Amino acid sequence: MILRTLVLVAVLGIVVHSRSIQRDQNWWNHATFYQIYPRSFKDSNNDGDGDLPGIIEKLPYLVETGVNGIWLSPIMESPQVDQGYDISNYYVIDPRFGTLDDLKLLIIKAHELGLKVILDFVPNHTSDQHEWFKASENRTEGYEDYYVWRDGTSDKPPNNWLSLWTGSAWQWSEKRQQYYLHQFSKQQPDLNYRNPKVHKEMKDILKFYMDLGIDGFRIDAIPYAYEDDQFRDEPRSASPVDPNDYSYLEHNYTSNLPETYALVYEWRKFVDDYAAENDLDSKVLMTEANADLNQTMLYYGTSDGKNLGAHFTFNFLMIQNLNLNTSNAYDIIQMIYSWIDALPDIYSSNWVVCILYVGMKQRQHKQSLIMSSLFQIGNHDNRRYPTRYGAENKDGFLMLDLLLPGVAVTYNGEEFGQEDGEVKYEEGQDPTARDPAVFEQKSRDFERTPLQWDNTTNAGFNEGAKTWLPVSKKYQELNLKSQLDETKESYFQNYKALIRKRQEETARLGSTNIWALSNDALVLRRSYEGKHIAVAFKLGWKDNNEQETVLIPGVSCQNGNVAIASVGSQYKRGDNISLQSLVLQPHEAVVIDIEC
Ligand SMILES: *[C@@H]1O[C@H](CO)[C@@H](O)[C@H](O)[C@H]1NC(C)=O
Ligand SMILES: *[C@@H]1O[C@H](CO)[C@@H](O)[C@H](O)[C@H]1NC(C)=O
Ligand SMILES: *[C@@H]1O[C@H](CO)[C@@H](O)[C@H](O)[C@H]1NC(C)=O
Ligand SMILES: *[C@@H]1O[C@H](CO)[C@@H](O)[C@H](O)[C@H]1NC(C)=O
Ligand SMILES: *[C@@H]1O[C@H](CO)[C@@H](O)[C@H](O)[C@H]1NC(C)=O
Ligand SMILES: *[C@@H]1O[C@H](CO)[C@@H](O)[C@H](O)[C@H]1NC(C)=O
Ligand SMILES: CC(=O)N[C@H]1CO[C@H](CO)[C@@H](O)[C@@H]1O
Ligand SMILES: [Ca+2]
Ligand SMILES: [Ca+2]
Repeated sequence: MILRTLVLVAVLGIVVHSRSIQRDQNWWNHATFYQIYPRSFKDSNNDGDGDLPGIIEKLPYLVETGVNGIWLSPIMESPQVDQGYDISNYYVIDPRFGTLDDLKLLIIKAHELGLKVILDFVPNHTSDQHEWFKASENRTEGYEDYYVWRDGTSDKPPNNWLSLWTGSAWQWSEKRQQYYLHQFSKQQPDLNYRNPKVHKEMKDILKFYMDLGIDGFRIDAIPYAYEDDQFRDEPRSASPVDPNDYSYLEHNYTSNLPETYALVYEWRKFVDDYAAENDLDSKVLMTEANADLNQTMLYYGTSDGKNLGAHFTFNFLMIQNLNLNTSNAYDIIQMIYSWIDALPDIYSSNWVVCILYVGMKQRQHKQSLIMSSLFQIGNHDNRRYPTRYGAENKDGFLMLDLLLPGVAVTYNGEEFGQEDGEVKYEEGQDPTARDPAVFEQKSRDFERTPLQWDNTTNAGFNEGAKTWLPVSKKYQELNLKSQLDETKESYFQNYKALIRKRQEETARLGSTNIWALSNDALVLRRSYEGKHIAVAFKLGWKDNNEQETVLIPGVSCQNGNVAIASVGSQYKRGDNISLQSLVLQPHEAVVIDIEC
């Protein structure tokens, strides 16, 4: 009885306390999120697959990195045809990852440590093994219109729409004698958002996880939520490719429809209302937006300010448009500049002036603090960034990634420079690349190999059981543990230093200037009240093998101090260096503190 009373008092104490503290509506504003690919992160029970207890075990490590929150790639029940992006039950955790109790414990522990937890939410489609789909295919009353069904004959689909994964987006159902739509694989039937019941189901799911304490959602594949209600054929694109390839058509009837933006606004209102009613920190929504910039901006909301959308959208420009072989410093600048140009006016109180220099041409732009995750440099769908931009450029890109304004997202392993793994065709798991002819080019397995924790068996991912994808052979040299020594220079020490730097006022609130000094060198400068943080980076791309002398434009003082230097740099932390003629070797990058 006494114990009970004590517990009750303790619980009430917490409630009273939580009522009296100021809720933080902007916690996500400058946050750094860490994307965990659960199956490859840490396998706690040695069955070959990473799991939730493995993540719990590593939470203290994540706190040490300095990140504010974690985003978990899908963990809900799934036949794993698309590694969890095909959900068969939204209310159950996939057994390979653990149980709902594991998730609850993870949330409690993460919150104790000050980490937010974001879940991947996959609303465009379910697995074909979901009960809703079985019922819908069966025309069970109430479920008939949960998916997008159309008439056709078994040899002639309803229209020319293509799946992102090649071939027709329509699959014939013998049982229902109709076609269903699948914008991804045929095991991922698209839900029908023209049915209000589907809206209700999705809100119930969001509420279920918010009740568990989840801090927000990363909404997968949102551009494909709605399709044209007249089912019109899509027009031919300009690129002369295989008629089965998604890029053969323009997709203005199957992606980024006005109704899709409205859906995001509806969910934003739903999570905002939930946080307000329950007196909680804001719940965030992140959307994926594989769209042109004007369309992407609509995911943030409407320019009249009447609708709020996602807190931030993922921008894949950096990942998709930069190529070691063909891009240069001007391309990087142009990319940042096109993004900033398109930013909406809706968060106008946050706006500060940003000036970009393309060569010597100066353009003035506004810049919003919500221009988030601009430089997300990798994820589970693209080759790891050291592979894309050159392993020698790891530090320079990380410096840009983390010192540009807004939110940043680190894909697990990036913090210590993990590179692509080696996966043979026979070992591959990605369903989009089960064809030897396209495996090397298309497979997403290379960036999904287990995390390299240390130099023990299976890189410390587990205790020796065969892993779902092979552990990279590079783990003996390239692993986290070898970089933990704070007295030795390493990518991980630089990562931690960058995360700390991000939290300084200059990085949070400062204006942003970026210059391409030549086609191989660039400078980023953040400035706030007489203090500056500058990044000077010599890419060393292609045959630019000469050292280069650079300057930090627009500062009145002559010298600054090195805060962070790339691994192997001639400069060391604390060095007093010239801002007028700073010599950089190819691939060398430095972060400089300047006060004047
Ligand atoms: C299929 O439909 C029949 C008849 O309406 C019903 O009895 C049965 O339960 C349904 N099966 C499923 C899996 O919904
Ligand atoms: C889609 O594109 C075609 C051809 O470019 C155009 O005629 C049509 O108006 C567009 N439809 C929509 C809904 O944007
Ligand atoms: C975006 O909209 C602006 C203004 O309406 C237009 O000038 C620009 O061409 C559009 N850009 C794209 C990529 O559609
Ligand atoms: C870059 O060029 C090298 C050598 O010319 C080639 O092997 C590689 O495939 C190219 N990479 C890309 C991403 O185009
Ligand atoms: C493994 O790493 C530790 C330091 O983390 C080092 O002392 C040891 O020599 C390494 N072993 C091998 C086999 O490389
Ligand atoms: C750097 O050294 C110069 C002299 O070489 C000195 O005047 C200046 O104050 C130093 N600057 C910093 C930031 O330490
Ligand atoms: C970046 C990302 O999350 N991509 C996912 C988009 O959605 C498809 C289908 O759900 C997945 O296969 C991708 O991994
Ligand atoms: Ca496991
Ligand atoms: Ca859809």
